Amino acid sequence: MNTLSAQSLSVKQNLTSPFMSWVFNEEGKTEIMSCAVPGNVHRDLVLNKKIPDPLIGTNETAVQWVGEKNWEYTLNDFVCEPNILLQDKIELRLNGIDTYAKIFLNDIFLGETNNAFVQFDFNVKGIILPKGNKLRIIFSPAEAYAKQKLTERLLPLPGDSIRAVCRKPQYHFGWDWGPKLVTCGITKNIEIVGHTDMLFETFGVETLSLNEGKAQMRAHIHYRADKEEKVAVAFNFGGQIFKEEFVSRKGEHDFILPFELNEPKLWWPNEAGTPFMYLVQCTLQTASGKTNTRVMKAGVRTIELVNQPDEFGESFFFKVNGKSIFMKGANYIPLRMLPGVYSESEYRTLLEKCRGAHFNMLRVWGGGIYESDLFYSLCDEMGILIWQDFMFACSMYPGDAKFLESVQKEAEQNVRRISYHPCMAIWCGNNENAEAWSNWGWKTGLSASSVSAIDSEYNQLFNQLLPGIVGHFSNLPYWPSSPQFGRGNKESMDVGDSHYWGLWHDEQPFSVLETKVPRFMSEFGMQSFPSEDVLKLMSPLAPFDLNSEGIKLHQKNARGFGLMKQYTELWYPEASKLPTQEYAKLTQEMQAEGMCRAIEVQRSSPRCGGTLYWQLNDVWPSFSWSSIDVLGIEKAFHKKLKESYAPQLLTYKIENDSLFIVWVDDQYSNSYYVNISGEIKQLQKKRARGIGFDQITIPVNGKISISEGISLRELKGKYERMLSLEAVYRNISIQRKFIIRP
Ligand code: BMA
Repeated sequence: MNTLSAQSLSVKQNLTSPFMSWVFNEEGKTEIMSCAVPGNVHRDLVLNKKIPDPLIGTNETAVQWVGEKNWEYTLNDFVCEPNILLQDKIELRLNGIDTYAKIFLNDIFLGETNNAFVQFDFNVKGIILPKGNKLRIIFSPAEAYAKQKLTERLLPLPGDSIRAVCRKPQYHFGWDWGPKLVTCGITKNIEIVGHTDMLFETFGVETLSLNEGKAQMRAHIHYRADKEEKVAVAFNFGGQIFKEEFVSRKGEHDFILPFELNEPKLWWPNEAGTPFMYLVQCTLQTASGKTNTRVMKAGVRTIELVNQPDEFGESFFFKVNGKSIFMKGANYIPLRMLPGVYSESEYRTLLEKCRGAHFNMLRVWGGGIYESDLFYSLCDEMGILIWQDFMFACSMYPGDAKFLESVQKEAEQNVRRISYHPCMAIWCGNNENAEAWSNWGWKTGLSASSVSAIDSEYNQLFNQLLPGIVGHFSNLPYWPSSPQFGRGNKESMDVGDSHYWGLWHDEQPFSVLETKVPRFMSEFGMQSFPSEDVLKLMSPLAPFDLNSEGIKLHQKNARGFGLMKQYTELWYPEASKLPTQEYAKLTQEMQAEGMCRAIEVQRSSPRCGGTLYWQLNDVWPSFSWSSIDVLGIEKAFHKKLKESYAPQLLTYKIENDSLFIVWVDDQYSNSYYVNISGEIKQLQKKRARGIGFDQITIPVNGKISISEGISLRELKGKYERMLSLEAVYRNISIQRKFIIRP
């Protein structure tokens, strides 16, 4: 096959490169301003000095009007490349439009967009000219759309109905860690795509099984064809060559090509092995001699979610390449508050901090966005598995035909785009919708028929449509809702994943987490202050005055300050009376100590398959549950995770007045011994009374090893104890100190 001389199946032109001079204006107003596309209207208004930075001080309040206006974005006088004009089909491809917009090319109305998570294609053959083209995109406000939509709905919509009817990032409407900025904009690239006969859209591979030095694989070739024609596929998978032929079908289809790899090098999550990636090249050639080639990286790995009845209830853990792996990570919210295209270094900086703290999983939370290809590629490279929610959170959602049709498109496109990354571990229907519907009192006052109609809307979306699409395009597990059962339900500790908000929202002490260990902790968290530099962004003139308007505006959890004080002062009495900078540090110490202890308990328990704390990052200067603040500064919690998430963990548990030393080894493969010595002291006023204990040897013959109990009767009482431990194994020594609180 001579790809050089052959004609290409398709050609593309980018209309959003930095060299394209987009302009924008408020619809109906004459002032035309320059803008940065892709991006969002808030950033463009800041660049033009029309509004202050919405993330600073009290500016959030001052910029609310932006979300209520119509905004018009225009690209004037652009050429269309000649080789595109030669093609039979020419389309305008909008990869991301947030959200409600009317599209005009050369003053001809092409259509509307209504889903920020969908790529829209409009036929422009016969409309696009060789030069002098004008593309106009007119945005209308999302909230006005929502209000209108809700008047048409016959059923109630429990939860946050305004945002729920908008297929737009849900956190733009405000969250308990972020502002309300109902922005709009061109958030991804716009292209002109020309093609004749066939368009080779995407190519992905997945691993079906591994056995005896072979991997059973499946390639997905996603195409659109205008005619039936013989197509030759050739692909090179790291040096192993596969060839096949098929006949294209008219319309949009996937050709699925099973193949077998010999002696594959496997992809492993961080610290379980190397996340090895193959270079793969795939070429299509039609009978008429047109070709297209795609080059990508792919990994070979199997993934399995194991839900099996066991002595505790039903298991919830992941196996990668047949090996069970404890998941260590966090919940990820979007990288930034405002949408746009973010650079590799911005993503990399955050993900390196995850890898640096021994993460092997992130949950992309359902109130945010489906991330960029770049994000998933970096996770592939770093061995960070992804728990991917569909973008639905904490509400009930409509079930009318139009809504479902839009969600179907959204799910098909994103499942195809994301699933073939080896980092992908699971698709999950939504965040807390099921828990909210059954536990948050949303059924009160509704008629039995409304409840059953809303039930059936829920089932249609999360138990039929979404699992159907995941199952059709991939072999990844699907989980309808995180968590499976709400807190308070007995099953929530024994079956499924769990969001344990007894800590924080229900005001329970950290000590409950000594025994409340679910099968998989997919959320739990504790707020703390961010760095001083972030406080200065919240309230530039009075960063340490907790009563300043700026500071108060950046705490979005109504009970946030009170609860932080309550938890901090339990361990550091009167901490809140200290100067703010000192108090801030103590909130971080409290978060670090409490959260890390709970994580160590979860890692020590045979019940638990993983832990993802709430939340990794911030979208703005925030008082929140994050371990890294909006400036990328690690809180004490994130620093301490480096110890608590380390592959080899030395920790303890206390049961019936006995101390047990616990040794956890995530990388366990062969039996060995670990020698531990230590001392425990009662810290009582100036007098410290302690017992030392001589070396004990724990035979390590599994991931979790526990010593014989050491009796602690002498140390009973209401005093704090300091436990110092040293473990020596394979010539490595680990030393740790713990404060054990009464
Ligand atoms: C979790 C998340 C978010 C929220 C957090 C803290 O359940 O799903 O909805 O920000 O609680 O309240």
